[in-house]
Amino acid sequence: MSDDRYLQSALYQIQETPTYTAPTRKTEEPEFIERQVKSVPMPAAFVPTDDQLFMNDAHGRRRPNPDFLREHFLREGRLTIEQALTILRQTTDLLASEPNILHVRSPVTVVGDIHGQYYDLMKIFEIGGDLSDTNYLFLGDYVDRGCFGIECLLYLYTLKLWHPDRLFLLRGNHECRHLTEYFTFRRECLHKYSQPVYDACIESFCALPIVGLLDGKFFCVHGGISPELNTLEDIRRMNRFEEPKSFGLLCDLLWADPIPQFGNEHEPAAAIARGQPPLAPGQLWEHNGVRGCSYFFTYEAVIKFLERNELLGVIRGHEAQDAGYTMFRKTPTKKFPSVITVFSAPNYLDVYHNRGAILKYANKNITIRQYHARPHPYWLPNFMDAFTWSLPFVGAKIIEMLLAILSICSHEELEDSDSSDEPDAEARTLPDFSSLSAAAAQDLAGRRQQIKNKILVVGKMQRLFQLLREESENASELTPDSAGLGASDVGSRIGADALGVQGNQIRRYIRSFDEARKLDIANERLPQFDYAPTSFPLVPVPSMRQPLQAQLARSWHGSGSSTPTSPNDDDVDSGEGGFSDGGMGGVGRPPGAWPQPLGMEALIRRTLEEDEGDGGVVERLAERIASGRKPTGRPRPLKRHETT
Ligand SMILES: [Mn+2]
Repeated sequence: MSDDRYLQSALYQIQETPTYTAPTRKTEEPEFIERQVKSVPMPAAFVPTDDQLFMNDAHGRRRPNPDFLREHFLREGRLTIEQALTILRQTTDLLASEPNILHVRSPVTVVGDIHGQYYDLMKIFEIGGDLSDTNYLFLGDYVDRGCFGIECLLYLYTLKLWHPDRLFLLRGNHECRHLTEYFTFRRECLHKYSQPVYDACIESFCALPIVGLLDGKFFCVHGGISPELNTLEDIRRMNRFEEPKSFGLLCDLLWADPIPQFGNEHEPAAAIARGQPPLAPGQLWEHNGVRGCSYFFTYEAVIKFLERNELLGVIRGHEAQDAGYTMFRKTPTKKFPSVITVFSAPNYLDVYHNRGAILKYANKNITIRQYHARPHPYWLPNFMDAFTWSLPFVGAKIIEMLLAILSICSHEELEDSDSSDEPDAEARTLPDFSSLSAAAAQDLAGRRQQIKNKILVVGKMQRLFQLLREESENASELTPDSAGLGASDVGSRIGADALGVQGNQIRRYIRSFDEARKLDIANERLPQFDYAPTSFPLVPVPSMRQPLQAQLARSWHGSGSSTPTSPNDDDVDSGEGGFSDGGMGGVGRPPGAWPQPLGMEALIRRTLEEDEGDGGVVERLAERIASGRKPTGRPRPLKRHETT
């Protein structure tokens, strides 16, 4: 078929199709207001007025409207700082009036860790039942890890204000200053609200009760029991209004775990599985190596505690469970699970693939309700905005293009600063100078040197942006290299050059609960910031584990009577076990001695200003980033505090 006939045929086809209309360009204005993904509701951009948020209760007190708050938070709405503070202060007063041990009556829904998963919390209330039909007992860990901790907290506090005798909130190990500074909650508060709001949260945490007694039979607590716990009187006498220490009764109640292979822990096979020497006969406690503080309690320890206090069982949260819950070995007399773990954050950290569960206790019957995770809005690591996050990627690309334009000589020629003495090298890149005047030749050589310097600087910038890009990609709490066994398996599946938040990459490659748990195990520890003086906080995108100035200041002031002889005293205890005996605040360097983190612009300027050849800033940045990934930069075990 000739071209002509082909064309005719094509035209004929078009004419014969009357329904065909050629695509026309829209002449109207492009639609910017219409949402592209209509299934996602528009975020609530407004802050409510006091009249919208507050309403009077039966006693004429101004209380936040829970229905309004629930919907407002579902649409990612925020409150004014004053409104948030009002809710926090009202609740703190109420919580402070409660005793250390709460008496909770059935029917009750017991809820384990929430960890900032507000959208799943909404599901919990749907499944758990209406507050008019059931009481609620929450076992703590409302904040950290998930990105909606403040919403969880304000909503739960609002319900507490309306139902003080029906809804009960216990303290978890994350409800303290130390952990919320280390994990996400402090950043979240500062991003969404302010420091005073964060401080008010901490104050409310210190007012949270510790233990719930369910129908006088079940001992409900976040972590577990303690060698310092004989009778419930020990808890009643305890002062809970403080930042928990890294040892002692309060610490154990918030941190302890059942020993691995609980119920069979004395069998030789259990010791092998634990990788620990076998327990001595009659040994009830073992140091909790996973947490770096507190204890593993044995089956026997629980049985003795239950019998001593005429209780049926322990209900606790604190550990992620694949099915959302675990019922441990039954008691010999009452044939009831000695310990039940409930974990209510489904698909924990968006990677665990676990189900969430809540426990319902009614008519002397325990039922478990399991559920899957709900979708939720996405936040970049550290609540970073998309522009900040992508800057290193854009920068790296621009530098790459610049380098391609400038690449007029080989790498060897660049390295060789005396190449002008070698006629051979010259001949390859530049025209013969012999015909030029001496002045012109010198001018040319000078210009050549200029270009060479430019290329070298651009090369340095390339390295800088590469590092920043890597840091952006790696901004995740789960880093393959820092995890223990099995992590390399996951690590090898992630391309070194994968573009994207590594958290996302990791999410894609974690296939099971066990993989996620292995990667995350370091984060289960009582954290310690890395105060090593070699750390160089250059990274403009705040790194997950960078100590905050405020923390440094406090840890320094909290380090007791010792004052530094000079601000640069390197003998400051910043290494292993650098915890002061009094509390969880570490001992650090004086804040003045700590170099301030640089902004992106300052970092680039400093790199440009540096002498050629000296890798200074870039190399230190590389070192800083690398050391952040090494296990040494991760939480370390605490000095063991023996309890008697
Ligand atoms: Mn916990």
